[in-house]
Amino acid sequence: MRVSGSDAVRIGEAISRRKLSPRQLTRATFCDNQGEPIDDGLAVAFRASASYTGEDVVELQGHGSPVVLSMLLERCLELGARMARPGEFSERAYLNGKLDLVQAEAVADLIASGSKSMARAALRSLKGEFSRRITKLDEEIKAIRVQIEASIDFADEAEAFLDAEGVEVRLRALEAKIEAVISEATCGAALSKGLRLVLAGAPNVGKSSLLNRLVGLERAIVSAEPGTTRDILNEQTLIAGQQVELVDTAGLRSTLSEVEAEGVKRARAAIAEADVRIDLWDASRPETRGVWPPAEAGQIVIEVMNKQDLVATKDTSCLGISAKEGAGLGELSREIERQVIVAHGEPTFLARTRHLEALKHCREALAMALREHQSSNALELVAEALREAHTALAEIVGLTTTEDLLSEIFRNFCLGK
Ligand SMILES: Nc1nc2c(ncn2[C@@H]2O[C@H](COP(=O)(O)OP(=O)(O)OP(=O)(O)O)[C@@H](O)[C@H]2O)c(=O)[nH]1
Ligand SMILES: [Mg+2]
Repeated sequence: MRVSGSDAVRIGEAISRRKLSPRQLTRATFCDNQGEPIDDGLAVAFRASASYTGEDVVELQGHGSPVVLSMLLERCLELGARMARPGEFSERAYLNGKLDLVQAEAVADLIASGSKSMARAALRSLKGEFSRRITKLDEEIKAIRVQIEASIDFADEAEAFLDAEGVEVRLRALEAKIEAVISEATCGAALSKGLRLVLAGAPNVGKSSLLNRLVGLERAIVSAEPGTTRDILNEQTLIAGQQVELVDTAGLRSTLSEVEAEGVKRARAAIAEADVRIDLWDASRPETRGVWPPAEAGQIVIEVMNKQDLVATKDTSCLGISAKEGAGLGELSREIERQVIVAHGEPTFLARTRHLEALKHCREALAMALREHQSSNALELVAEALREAHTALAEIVGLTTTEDLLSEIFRNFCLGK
């Protein structure tokens, strides 16, 4: 249990009935207001200058039963504390200048990360790598602004301040750098959502059998009768260290059955929305190959031949597996991992949509500055566009924010962080 605020140490000492020295674990019996023991544990205090929130913090470590914890919580409330809102510790850390906004968001992303590469990317953001990139770009914008605004203020000596060609070169270089950050941040944004992997193919090729294999349990009905699956089936699983939503669909064919036709319609919709598609066919029935709709832009499509146990000679034109015998599944998972990394790259940063929008806004403002500079040479307009570019970047790290944005960000944290 974590308590933060100016009274934290008083509360911690009252509960543990011991004096708490900063950054030192103290063995204590936590007691209620009658002096009756609640739990036996460890207490530690942090001074405001060296705590997570930037305020005095006390942490009580007990045995963790929900009953014991609620008694401990009750005691804290009696002593004047109140329940924290979700994300409030991180919000206070931000308000006290311990974290910038990108770092605070990275805390939530690290907790929610669905793969090792996402966790690594979130940690990089938490340690400030993304913020440093943004701050560096902002400093470059500021340097150009200073030069331009100085030459507005001292118009007579403008020549002395302004090297027109130099400004253009620097603006172009900045634009390219923003572009690079956008593309690195975009791949992080795609992965942070988690991947949707859809199994697509003709009836009876083994889609449901493959889903069951990949999740490791008999989730979907499998039968020799074509047209078994009708509803869309979703199952969360981990493939190659990545959180994946696996989707099983009805077999694609034209049919007179109204129910099955609805299933096929839903299958096509799910296939269109997939990040990764596994186009499955049956080795013993070559006619099941090629029933798949064309790929959507940016979609990863992996063609897989199932039931390779039924044919003597292997078709090497695509990956072969046997869902029934469990053969080839390791290769399939490696192929998925390889293609996802080729398509999205290992994300450098786990950028959020909010960051991307601000980066794009900054890029537009820079393009505007460049246009004004080339066409009219009206320095006021160039300066104005640069001011806008700066504001967009400042929003990312939280130098300028609104109440609404803050509550939106911290509301999505879990309790106690
Ligand atoms: N020999 C062999 N049979 C398989 C294999 N995979 C699936 N089957 C069989 O093929 C039949 C159809 O499997 P399903 O998994 O239900 O196929 P489906 O693609 O989900 O079929 P629909 O839901 O009807 O579209 C079942 O009898 C499975 O046992 C395989 O690798 N080898
Ligand atoms: Mg099925």
